[in-house]
This record gives sequence, structure tokens and C-alpha cells, in this order.
Amino acid sequence: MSKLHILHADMDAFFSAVEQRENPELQKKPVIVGGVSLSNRGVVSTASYEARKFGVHSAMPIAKAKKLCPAGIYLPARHGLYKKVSGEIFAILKKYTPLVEKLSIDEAFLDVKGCERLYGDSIEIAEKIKAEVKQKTDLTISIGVSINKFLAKLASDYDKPDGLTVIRKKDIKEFMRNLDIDKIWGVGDVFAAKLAEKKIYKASDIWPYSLEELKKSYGKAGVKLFFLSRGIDNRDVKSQNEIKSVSHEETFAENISDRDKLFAYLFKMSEKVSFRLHSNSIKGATIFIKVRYSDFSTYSRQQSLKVAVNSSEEIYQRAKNLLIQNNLLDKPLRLLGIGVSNLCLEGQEQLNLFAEANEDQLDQTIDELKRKYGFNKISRARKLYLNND
Ligand code: TTP
Ligand code: MG
Repeated sequence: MSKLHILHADMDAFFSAVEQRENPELQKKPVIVGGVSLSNRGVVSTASYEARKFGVHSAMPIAKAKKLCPAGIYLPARHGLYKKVSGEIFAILKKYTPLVEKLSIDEAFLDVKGCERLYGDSIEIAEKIKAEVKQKTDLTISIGVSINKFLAKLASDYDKPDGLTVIRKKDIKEFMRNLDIDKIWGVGDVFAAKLAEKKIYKASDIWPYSLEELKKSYGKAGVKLFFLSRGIDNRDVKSQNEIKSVSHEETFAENISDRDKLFAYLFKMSEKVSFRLHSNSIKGATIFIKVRYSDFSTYSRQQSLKVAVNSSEEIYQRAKNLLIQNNLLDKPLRLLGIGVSNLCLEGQEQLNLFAEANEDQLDQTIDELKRKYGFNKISRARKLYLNND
């Protein structure tokens, strides 16, 4: 048995595909799923592959999508339905191995080492999963198979939709050679711009640099770049029961609709979450929020990041975006909650954007002061808004 034991499985245009399945008239049409109310202020959650041909993509403002694709079919997101389908898909994945690491509602890593006797080798397992997902849910899933998580994820993305791509050890060099640098985990816009200054655009542009040079220029991020640009990644697949979350929520004495006040609360809670993450030397790659309205209806939304974070500013900004993008602040809130999941130890996170370094440093200083002097005495300017209440 080869060492090809890591799979990355990712549903194709997930929300749109579910909508197309639910209503056959939508099949082969440009379907765009947006925030709950689909107002022009909202953003695109996802677009069917037919709609992507017009340039529409996730996180694009609905107003812009409508300009690019006026004939598109715009639907509000039905999160309850997608969650139910997601449960069915994960039930299938977990049949093949207990080692399933959930990354988001439609995406997971699987480690199938030791499962071969039951189900065949990893490629056969991938084929079986694809067939079973299609048969049981009438949806397609793309799967990448390789020797580690990084390569398996690149593989699943390679031939979407309905792909099955295998990256064997002997293929790695060719596969990596032309890979755009921003496809490497942890290389976001800021890092990519820094690398472009040195004419580094592709993974292979990293190869001439020694480990020491990269470390000197970019610190920890440089070390990871050295290894990932060669397709080397030693992280294990962690099953879900090992993954915990850190969260905080508040029920207000009176319902609040004032956005600035809610954002001030959100920031205060981000600081608490960040403080606990720092105290345990952990970071999280999924940010989630929860809201409850006066009629007790409760909603939660989450976003997965390429890079695990623990700075309060990063957590706050992501959470704030989730609230705005999903139009969750249109009614007064009774409860607001925020949390971080998909946890990993500091230093074992996917590449760290060094743009975050200052923010991290600032949080560490604040955390030290908090430990010394107690939590409530230390706050950043934004929280003063609350202190004046
Ligand atoms: P993705 O797997 O990133 O996208 P996708 O499944 O729609 O398309 P692909 O074939 O490229 O995998 O995200 C899964 C779902 O998560 C997506 O259907 C909708 C939701 N989502 C958002 O709501 N906002 C976002 O910005 C993104 C990226 C996804
Ligand atoms: Mg997907």
C-alpha cells in the first residue's frame, strides 16, 4: 500500500447545488445563493458553476453579481437545509474511516490508513465515497488523494466539479512547479505582495532559496513556505472529537439594535476569546457568531480561514463581517455570541501572515497586563463606548 492515505473531500458549489437538486428547473442554470434576505447590501454565498462563467463568486456583493449576471436566479440561503444535507454527507465520510476532520459545512480531510482491508486502497475509497454521495444525496463531491493534507487539498481543487485527482510522490515536483504562490496555505494578499517584490510568483520560485534565507526574511512563515513549496506537510488529520472551541456570549438586559453598541460588545467578547486562546497557546481557523432575537429565534454562522488566528482584532473583524454579510443586525438582538473553533496549537497553525504579527504582539501585551492587573481594568479604546453606559 502506498502512502497515499490522505483524502480531501469538498462538495461542488454546495449551497447552489442543493438548490438545483431541490428544484430541477434550476439545473444547468446560473443560480446564485445569497444572504438570508438577498438584499442588494448582501453578498454572494456561492454561485453555481454556470453562474461562475459570468465572473460571479463567493463574497461578491449581490449588487455586483446582478450587474455581471442579470439573468441569474438569485435565491436566499436556506441554512437549515444545507446543514441537514451536510450531516448526510459526513455520515457517509465517517463510514470509511473514523479519522474525519471537518473543515467547514462541506469540506473534510480523511485519513484512511488502516482502512484498506475493508474498502480497498485510498483511490478506491475515494471512488466509493463519490458514488455513495451521488447515490444518496444526488450531489457531486470532488476528492483529492495524496500523501499529506496540503497536497490532498490542492488535488481536490484541481478538477472541480466532480473531480478525483491523485497526486503521487513522483508527481509532486511537476504539480508544484506552476502552482501560484497564493495557493499555498498562509499566503494571503499581503504575503503574496511581499513575495512579488522578489519576483516570487510560483511555488517553484521559492526553490532556489535556502531554508536559512527564507527564515531570515520571513521568520516562521518562511520556514513553512520552504516546506510547502516542495509539497512537504506533516500535519495529522484530527478527528472531530479532538477539536474544541472557545466562545463567549452575552444576553442583554434590554434588546439592542444600535449597531455601534453591538460592535462594542462584540469587540469586548473578541478580547475575552482571544485572551483564553492566548492563555492556552492555541489558535482557531473557524470563527463563528450566534444571535438570538426577541422571539428567541437563534441563528449561527461561521467562516473558515486559511490561517488560524487568535488576535482579538482578527476575530472581531471576521465576526463583524459575518453579522453584516448575513444581514443579522436588521432586528434588535437579545443575545450575541462569538467563538473560535478548529483549534490548533500555536506554531502548528497553517502559515502565519506576518501582517498579523503586530496585532498578535499587541494582544500579548494586553494579555500580560490583564494577568497582572485583572481583566476589567485593561481595555482598548473601542470598549470605552461600553464603559460610558
Ligand atoms: P466552498 O466549498 O468554498 O464553495 P462551494 O462548495 O460553493 O464551491 P466549490 O465547488 O468551489 O467548492 O464553500 C462551501 C459553502 O459555504 C458554499 O456553498 C457557500 C458557503 N460559503 C459562504 O457562505 N460564503 C463564502 O464566502 C464561501 C467561500 C462559502
Ligand atoms: Mg465546496
